[in-house]
Amino acid sequence: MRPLEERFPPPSVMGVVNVTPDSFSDGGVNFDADDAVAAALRMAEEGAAIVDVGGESTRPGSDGVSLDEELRRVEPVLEALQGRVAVSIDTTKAEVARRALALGAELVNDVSALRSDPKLADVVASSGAYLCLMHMQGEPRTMQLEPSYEDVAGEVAAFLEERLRFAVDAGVPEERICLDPGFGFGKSVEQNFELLGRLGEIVALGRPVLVGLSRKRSLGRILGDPEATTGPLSASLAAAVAAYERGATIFRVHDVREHVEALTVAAAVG
Ligand code: 9MG
Repeated sequence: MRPLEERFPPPSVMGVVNVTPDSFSDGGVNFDADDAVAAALRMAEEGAAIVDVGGESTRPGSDGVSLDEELRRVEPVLEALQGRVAVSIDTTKAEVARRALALGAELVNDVSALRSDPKLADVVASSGAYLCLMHMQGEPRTMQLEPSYEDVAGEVAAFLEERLRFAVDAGVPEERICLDPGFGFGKSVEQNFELLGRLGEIVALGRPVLVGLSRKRSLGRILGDPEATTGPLSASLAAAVAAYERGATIFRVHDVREHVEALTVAAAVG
């Protein structure tokens, strides 16, 4: 398998396909499997390098779902996409990852960074899949209640460095791993923007950096709505370009065409 940076050269766009009734920013538009498949195919046409299929919401305040329910949501979508589109599976569960990889997924996007399911590291290591390790303070249900850091960028970098070592020690080759600072996962608006400004400290860990800023509530809040639960496209594009300029290479987004266009222009600038 090619190193992750060759398989996903910068800038690469990852399209979000939430097969959930309650995702924070798309309101469950792809909850129906046929809708999810159609959305994934459209994203690939619009230039997504990969689509991230998930059956468990990670929005602030959300509860987890059972294994059976998560499989019921994602398996028909993965079956329909097999051989047609590059797929990432957004899960913290080893069994969901195992079945998704058997259905052709090539990347496991684990927002818990291998802390939720002790069997997931082995599933990834033995399959040859790519892996995304993301930072989160707390858990989705409670993470936005009182996020607290002395030094947000330093702590996120130290966490990701430790999780990278853990994954490598568990048998996942380093060249298959990317890191994600986890914007919105246990971070206030100010902490998210400080982290974005200091993204170079995450890039300095030496692995490709994936960012998910698209439609996140911090974008709506920085624009003046203290109750915003999402952010607009204009702000998502600005944040993606800011992240690109600071060294991010993979962009997890809802609006693929617009991000491909914005990042193509940013890349042409050099
Ligand atoms: C599943 N999910 C929701 N937001 C995300 C983000 O910012 N990064 C990654 N890797 N996954 C995310």
